[in-house]
Amino acid sequence: MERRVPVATHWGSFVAVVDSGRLLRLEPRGDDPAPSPIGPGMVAAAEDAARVRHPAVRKGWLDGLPRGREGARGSDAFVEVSWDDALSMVSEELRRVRGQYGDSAVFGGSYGWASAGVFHNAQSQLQRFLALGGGYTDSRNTYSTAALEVILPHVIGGAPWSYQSRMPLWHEIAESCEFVVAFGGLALKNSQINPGGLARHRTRELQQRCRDAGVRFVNVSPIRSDTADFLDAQWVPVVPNTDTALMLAIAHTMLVNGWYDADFLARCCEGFDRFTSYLTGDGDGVVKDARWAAAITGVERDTIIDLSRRLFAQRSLVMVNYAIQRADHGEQPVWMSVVLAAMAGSLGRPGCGWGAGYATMDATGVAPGRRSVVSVPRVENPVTDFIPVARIADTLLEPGSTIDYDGQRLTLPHLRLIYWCGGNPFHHHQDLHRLTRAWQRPETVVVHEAWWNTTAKFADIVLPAATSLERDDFAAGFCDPHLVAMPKVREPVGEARTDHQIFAALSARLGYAREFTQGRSESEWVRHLYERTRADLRDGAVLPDFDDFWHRTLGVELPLLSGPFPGSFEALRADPQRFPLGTPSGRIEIFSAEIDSFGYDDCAGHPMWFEPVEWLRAGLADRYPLHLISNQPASRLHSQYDNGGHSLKSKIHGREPVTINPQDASSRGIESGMIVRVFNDRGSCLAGAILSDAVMPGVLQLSTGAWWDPSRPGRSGTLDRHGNPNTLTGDRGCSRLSQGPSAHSALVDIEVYEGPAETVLAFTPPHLEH
Ligand SMILES: Nc1nc2c(c(=O)[nH]1)N[C@H]1C(S)=C(S)[C@@H](COP(=O)(O)OP(=O)(O)OC[C@H]3O[C@@H](n4cnc5c(=O)[nH]c(N)nc54)[C@H](O)[C@@H]3O)O[C@H]1N2
Ligand SMILES: Nc1nc2c(c(=O)[nH]1)N[C@H]1C(S)=C(S)[C@@H](COP(=O)(O)OP(=O)(O)OC[C@H]3O[C@@H](n4cnc5c(=O)[nH]c(N)nc54)[C@H](O)[C@@H]3O)O[C@H]1N2
Ligand SMILES: [Mo]
Repeated sequence: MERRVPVATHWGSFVAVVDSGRLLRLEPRGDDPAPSPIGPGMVAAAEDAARVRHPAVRKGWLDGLPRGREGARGSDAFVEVSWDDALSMVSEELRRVRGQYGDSAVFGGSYGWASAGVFHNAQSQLQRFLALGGGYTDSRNTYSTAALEVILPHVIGGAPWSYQSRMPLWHEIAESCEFVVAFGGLALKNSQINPGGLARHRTRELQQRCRDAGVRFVNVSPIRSDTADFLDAQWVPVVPNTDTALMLAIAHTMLVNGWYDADFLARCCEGFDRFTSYLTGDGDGVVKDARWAAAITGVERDTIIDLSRRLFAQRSLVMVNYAIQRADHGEQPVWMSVVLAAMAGSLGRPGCGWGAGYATMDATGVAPGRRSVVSVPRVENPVTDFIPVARIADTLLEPGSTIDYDGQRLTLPHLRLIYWCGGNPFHHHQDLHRLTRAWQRPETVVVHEAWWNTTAKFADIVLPAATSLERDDFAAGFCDPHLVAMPKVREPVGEARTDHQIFAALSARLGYAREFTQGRSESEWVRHLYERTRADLRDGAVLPDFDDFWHRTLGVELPLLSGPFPGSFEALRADPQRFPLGTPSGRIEIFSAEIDSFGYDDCAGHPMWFEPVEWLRAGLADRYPLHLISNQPASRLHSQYDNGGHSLKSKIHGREPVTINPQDASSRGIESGMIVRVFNDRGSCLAGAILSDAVMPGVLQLSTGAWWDPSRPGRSGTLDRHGNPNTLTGDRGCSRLSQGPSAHSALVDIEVYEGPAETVLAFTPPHLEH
């Protein structure tokens, strides 16, 4: 008998069709106007050969070889062990490391997206478990937006993510805006995703509504397809990582033509005069005019002047995506985009002004927020040490050294035990060969994974995790009003257990089971979190009781929040004295005395043009003349379900597709469908070529997330057979301010691959002994 069970994922809600415990297919729910094809492809991966079916321990680790020195992590065989033995090893190792080195030697930053689900949130479960056990070194900020998260509070005040509720929504843009300049574009492929889930994908129809209302869009990006065809956007191809120069020239053009809102700048902004002397070259003798920027950005002078004029003359909106700040000096374009909106006089006007991250997830610009949902209670971490999230390899390689971070001086801790649950650092981190070297240093690496992906292969103890289809939960996506029940679709594969079950069992061995579980079973927790959310509702909002909710395939709705929100630009414009921003001056900081006081050579008191370490006009471009854009994949979420049907279909001869402009291809003899090798001094990977003039000359596009497949795993520098761009990216902080990842600043070259046939083994488990 077929059963239909609701399923919630970061890429949308579906209905699973199950027969006698077997998952037959995933169907979109009927009310989603743009369901993601990633969902149906999950079936292929649910019980494939790559599943981790039993607890497993790396052979060298088990044999007690000198830990942290033998260098076999990533290439060793594994031995399957019983749950009992695995749990004993993990709990004893935690006890040993804490006793010998202190609690900060345990790294629990565990960055990663894991799966949708309020209760089974992998990072919350891990961090609750580690905090109760004495604490752990944490990580701060995200790979998504580290530079933005650190710079924005200095510039516009408020919490790092508060901009989400302070920027115009799509429907307001449609109603009131005429002209949108989108730095980095508005890639619809990215709005398949929403953290924590979503019921209905809205971004496409809302963009369409803007277009129908006559809003004109400009796509400033190296890739034309970063805006949907129906938007009919003006494409302004820009040399990657030069947006700040372009924005400075727009500001200069506005300044010299008097196309700026002097009143708003005087009343609501701090330090415009300091900034204009930089624009006019008072200090450095360089006038940041359109001619100057044309030579840097490749954007014609007339185009720059035209953009400047329209930004001021029309009701306008300046947008930045996230990718442009995942680069050397990534703070600058974000800061500068706010300055442009302030000059244009559009900040605080309906549907106009400034915003970030439109279309990077479905919620952005769709809703400003919703009533909060009660989640697993956080336990305060007794350890206060942290690292900026993308400085993990630095920390492992150089413990005890110091780095700058947002005005602080941090000493990198000595990590002895890494505990990862719900993330894939061997996909997400830059310069994976450097990470390979760093990863040999800790004494023990514990990973919970559902599949033998690269991070699992690089662990010492791998505990098989149940997937989101194999447990009860409910979903509440970011800014999405829907709560969706997630009853278990099928039993866990093999001996897999949920993260919570694993931590509950470990807590029992370590003597704090009661504190960890609070005496509740998993199903009691799920019911409890829902019922607490329901009980906390105010203002007449109601939710059905849990038993009713649990049987509703389409979920239930929580009220969305409506403004005004703290830090609103509308209020600031109306009365900056009464409604100051949370910055030191209470105004928008075009000049920040605080950042200036840090004395950084790579992030000064106002936005500036700094040459990226790697870009098309760098000396290195003589050897590596192509700029690599490693953007988000259309066919999956990061590395998740790379083994799913939808992602597998996108591969070329089993490799990740790389898109190249026909000009660059023909000079290298590359044709569509060929296997190519992409390389630089950091490494090389194979990929399958696609030729397209949607990618500007000088640029290569290779999405993230192909499971990394080094031909001699554990050995630095070997060829990645599958096509993970982090083989090639550099592991440098954006600047001393944010220390964010700078993945989008990498030069490479490409050639037809003529080496020996290399079988992709990314989806093949390591050698397993019983
Ligand atoms: N070059 C380059 N690199 C990048 C980026 C880029 O633009 N360019 N983008 C960066 C960005 S923005 C991000 S957010 C990161 C993403 O990096 P990650 O968030 O680390 O990537 P995911 O593939 O989502 O990894 C999630 C992992 O958790 C596992 N998992 C899922 N659910 C569960 C669960 O319930 N329990 C457990 N134990 N495991 C689970 C999945 O199998 C998967 O291996 O990548 C970053 N890396
Ligand atoms: N399908 C899908 N959607 C996703 C994700 C996914 O993995 N898959 N990941 C989600 C996550 S975690 C995040 S953080 C967001 C990320 O959202 P973003 O970071 O905004 O997305 P990307 O796809 O990395 O980049 C979008 C475009 O930015 C352009 N770009 C890159 N560098 C530059 C530059 O220097 N200048 C300019 N002007 N443009 C540049 C590239 O052409 C690229 O296609 O996406 C989310 N959405
Ligand atoms: Mo992200």
